[in-house]
Amino acid sequence: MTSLSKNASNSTMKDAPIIHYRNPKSGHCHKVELFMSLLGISYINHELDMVNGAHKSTDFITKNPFGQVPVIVDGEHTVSDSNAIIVYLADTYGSIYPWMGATPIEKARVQRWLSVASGELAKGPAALRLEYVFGANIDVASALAITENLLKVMEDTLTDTKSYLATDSLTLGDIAMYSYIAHAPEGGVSLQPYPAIRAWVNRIESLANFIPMASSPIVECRL
Ligand SMILES: N[C@@H](CCC(=O)N[C@@H](CS)C(=O)NCC(=O)O)C(=O)O
Repeated sequence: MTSLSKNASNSTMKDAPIIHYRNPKSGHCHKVELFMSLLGISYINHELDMVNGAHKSTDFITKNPFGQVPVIVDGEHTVSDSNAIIVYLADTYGSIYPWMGATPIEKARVQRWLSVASGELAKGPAALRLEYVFGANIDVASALAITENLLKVMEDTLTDTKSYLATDSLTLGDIAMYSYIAHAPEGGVSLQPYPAIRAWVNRIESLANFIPMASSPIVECRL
């Protein structure tokens, strides 16, 4: 197991824990929680009653005008959007470790996977899971096509690198991609044909301080 914290005393150095507004079934929220756990930061989860529209309340809209989770409040700073949050956390609490890459080309590679996380990952595996877990209406054919292409690119990348997506070590690119890939079977997407992706999932799940996302039922495979 690898220890990734800049220093384990981060949690004790903070005046107050970070407040994490979340939905426990959201992979975007799990991404944030996983990263806070890996860094050893102290935080408190605040569950939003999204079924009753708490994420669209006047109070919550002041925190994120898009009315979406995750949002964190860290003292005077309120940060929304899962990628923005992990970048903020890496810079604030994890800067000794090269979470965003060490060189210009590594930084570019990490940024590329952050873009994939809010592009292909959100429109593919995350959307397919959304349909089953939250009953959302999605364009299934489009989401399946995007997912198939994404998994092929990831499998090829991880077969080449034999480790992580952007560099030889764990970066924000891996954190951004993990939750919705690991839980793709909840959207009817099997990872069985992708041994390099499954090894990468296991690698992340073996990290010190790893915390899992609450699982939802695995549904019949459609890809
Ligand atoms: N780009 C955002 C997307 C966040 C997102 O889609 N959150 C969902 C939960 S997984 C949400 O709050 N949906 C409610 C809505 O859009 O009204 C991020 O990365 O944080």
